[in-house]
Amino acid sequence: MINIKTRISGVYGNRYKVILENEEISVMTAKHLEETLAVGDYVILDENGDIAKALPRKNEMVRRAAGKTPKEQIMAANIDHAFIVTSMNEEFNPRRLERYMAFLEMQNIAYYLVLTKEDLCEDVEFYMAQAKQLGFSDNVILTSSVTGIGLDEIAGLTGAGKTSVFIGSSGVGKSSIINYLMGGNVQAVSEISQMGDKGRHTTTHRELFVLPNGGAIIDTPGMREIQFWSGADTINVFDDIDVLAEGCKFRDCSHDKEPGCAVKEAIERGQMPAERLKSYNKLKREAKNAEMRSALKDKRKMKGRGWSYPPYNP
Ligand SMILES: Nc1nc2c(ncn2[C@@H]2O[C@H](COP(=O)(O)OP(=O)(O)O)[C@@H](O)[C@H]2O)c(=O)[nH]1
Ligand SMILES: [Mg+2]
Ligand SMILES: [Zn+2]
Repeated sequence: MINIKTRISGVYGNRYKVILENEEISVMTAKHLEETLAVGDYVILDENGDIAKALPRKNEMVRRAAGKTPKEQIMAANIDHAFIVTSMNEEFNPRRLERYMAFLEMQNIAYYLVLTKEDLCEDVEFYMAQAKQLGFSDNVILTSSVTGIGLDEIAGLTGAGKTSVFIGSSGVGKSSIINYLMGGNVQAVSEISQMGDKGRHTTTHRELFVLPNGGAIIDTPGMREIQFWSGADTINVFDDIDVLAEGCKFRDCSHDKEPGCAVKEAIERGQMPAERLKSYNKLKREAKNAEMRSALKDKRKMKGRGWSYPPYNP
């Protein structure tokens, strides 16, 4: 058996793209393989060129798949950090950014904020102030794919051995940045549109790119909203609220209708937008629900295998 180690760059139903010597080839899994594979997984190909084995993951980025029934979707595996990409215009949305931050924080994935289209923006200070309010400090990168500002800073963070994931709405400039990192290899970066053989217009997405410097980039096309799959009891991206809450009259203040609520007072003073508190409560609830659901799922899984399950303390 020849063991070729390679990495999954795209998932299309039961077909996978893997990268071999800078070429992307299409493969299938060997019959016995049961694991769910994701972009970023390292795999071993057998002599038929099928995926015979998936190597253990270092980590994964998981969201709840779109649709009514709870289902997990592994967005990427073996990640070092994420770039949250947003443009400095109407697209900029603090609530969405809070969601991205909570999502990454709960999965222990480090992240940077990339503010794009600096060339078109007349009030960069405004967006920097918003980023600061969200809790960003030195992990903000200002970029323009037109003037080139900030792109080398991103390049410096995407070196050999590192895997970076780009997250953000479509149109914010993710592909333009990836294109730069790829050294202008437009064809590999742009979403390739082609006429299918039945004359239908089909679009394919390549999701993992190996950069000339040896780093890897994972693009998540059309990622507008991210629903939590796994969760946590607390969300650590609202430090300002946690600090203010120390001044609330009641220790277990829910910052709703209690008297002496320091968080409400800060909102009344105009120190913090009311939407931030709403967002905090909403994300906390959602994270807790996700946490409960995944704990229940684990419980069922263990039961099925005849194990006794540990007590669950919500
Ligand atoms: N002026 C300006 N336009 C940009 C910049 N980055 C991207 N664009 C444009 O914004 C559109 C969307 O860019 P794209 O990279 O495809 O965004 P993606 O959907 O996030 O991958 C394209 O028309 C780009 O040319 C930038 O820094 N400045
Ligand atoms: Mg794109
Ligand atoms: Zn309070």
